Amino acid sequence: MLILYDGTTSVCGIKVRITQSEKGLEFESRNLDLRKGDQFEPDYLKLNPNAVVPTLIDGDDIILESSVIMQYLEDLAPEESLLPKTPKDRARMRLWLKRIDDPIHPACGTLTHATAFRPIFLNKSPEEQKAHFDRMPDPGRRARQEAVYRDGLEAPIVENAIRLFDKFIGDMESALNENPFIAGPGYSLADAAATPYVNRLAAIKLLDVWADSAPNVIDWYSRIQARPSFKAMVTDYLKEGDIAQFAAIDDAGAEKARTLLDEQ
Ligand SMILES: N[C@@H](CCC(=O)N[C@@H](CS)C(=O)NCC(=O)O)C(=O)O
Repeated sequence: MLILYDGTTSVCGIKVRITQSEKGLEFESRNLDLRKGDQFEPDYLKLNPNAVVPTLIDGDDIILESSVIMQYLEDLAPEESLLPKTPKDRARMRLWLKRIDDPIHPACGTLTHATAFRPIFLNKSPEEQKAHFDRMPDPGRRARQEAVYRDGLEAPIVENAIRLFDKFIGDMESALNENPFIAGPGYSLADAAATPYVNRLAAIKLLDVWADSAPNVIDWYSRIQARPSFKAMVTDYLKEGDIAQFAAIDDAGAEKARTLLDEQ
């Protein structure tokens, strides 16, 4: 049995869960509480020294990095293929995976931590806050989180994150003008990878910013939400605390994004 260490709302975990579901692969999900700091526990660090989820365990093998795991699952069960048919569309798919890994994933972290997770962090004692950062192995991640926990939406990196998403949604819109899915005529790993990021924009109340300019993306997202993998791997995983965290987000982020993008 495959074992996946993930988090209920983790975008990278969702990429992998959706891939497993779309491919009909059985797995056991072990949810880490990332706000509590389970990812820094010594036993978990032995599996994933980067202190992040997801981590896939397949027998004696440990597979890291969400996009690598998705492609590992594809290789494991090629009969339910999520690869586009043509070399050109496969290249497109790989470009989406690469871009989603970087810069979209860190930009998503910036926006999520500035909105959903900041209040939880600010409720910790100064000692707990320091311990959180002291345990974080990646200085880039630490610097981004420190900036948004300190300054919220006013942190300068927030503007860049909004611009990166504006370009990302614009490029998805163009791709969906040509095809029903982002890397071609069929659903692929690229759609599985993009899903949690568009879903996150919706959860932090930002997706509406693009409702008029990106109708194809909104339509794609509705079609994605109607797939059985979405309910099973996204919605059904949410705990009451997750729902409350995201429900508490106000419209400040959307207002900031609208003002910023109107000025362009
Ligand atoms: N490049 C990694 C990034 C993984 C990542 O950033 N995971 C987040 C959840 S989506 C995490 O574990 N965060 C823990 C933290 O911020 O301390 C991958 O794609 O697997």
